[in-house]
Amino acid sequence: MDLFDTPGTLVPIPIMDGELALLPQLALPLSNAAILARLLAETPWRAESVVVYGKRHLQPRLTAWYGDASYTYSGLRLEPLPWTALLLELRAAVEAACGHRFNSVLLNRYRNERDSMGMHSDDEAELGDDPVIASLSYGTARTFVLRHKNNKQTVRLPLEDGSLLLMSGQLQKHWLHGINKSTRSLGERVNCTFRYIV
Ligand SMILES: O=C(O)CCC(=O)C(=O)O
Ligand SMILES: [Mn+2]
Repeated sequence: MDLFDTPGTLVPIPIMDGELALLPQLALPLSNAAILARLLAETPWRAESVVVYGKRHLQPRLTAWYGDASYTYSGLRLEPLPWTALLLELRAAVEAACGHRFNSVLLNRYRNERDSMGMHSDDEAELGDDPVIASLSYGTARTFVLRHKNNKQTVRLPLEDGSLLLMSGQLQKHWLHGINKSTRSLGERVNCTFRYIV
């Protein structure tokens, strides 16, 4: 059976030590292009700086944090912006597709091929044990790289325009993930990671 035979259903991707599932296209009454345009226009995008190994760096992407609670990572405390109508609509569709509730969302904007996200796990204490994280992507597809912390097994998944990736189980405990820079010229991508802050 092809992935596209089951619209509306998350398809499990079998990996060890964690759960991963992909929905190639989240159904919404708006087009992917319209959602991307609104996310780009309506978000107060910021270039945040973070401290890595004692040195302050600008993150190689733009971000915005929405939701009901503040969030701290890499020494950076993010105060939440209030939910917008669009983000509430996206959240409702994501919750319906996943069967999980989310109370916050981190938006990441990759402006071009030079923007990236280093390998990390979403394992902050405020996400609780075995967090469920839903990652919704719009715009240019980028390759999502997962690397097992012990055996270094690597999984590469292209995250296409309109796709929804669900990470759960022990995935954050055992795997790192990130988005590499590319040598090919690439257009804008916005990724929304829905989370539940305990
Ligand atoms: O852009 C992506 O697909 C990954 C985002 C991510 O890992 C995060 O926000 O923690
Ligand atoms: Mn992450």
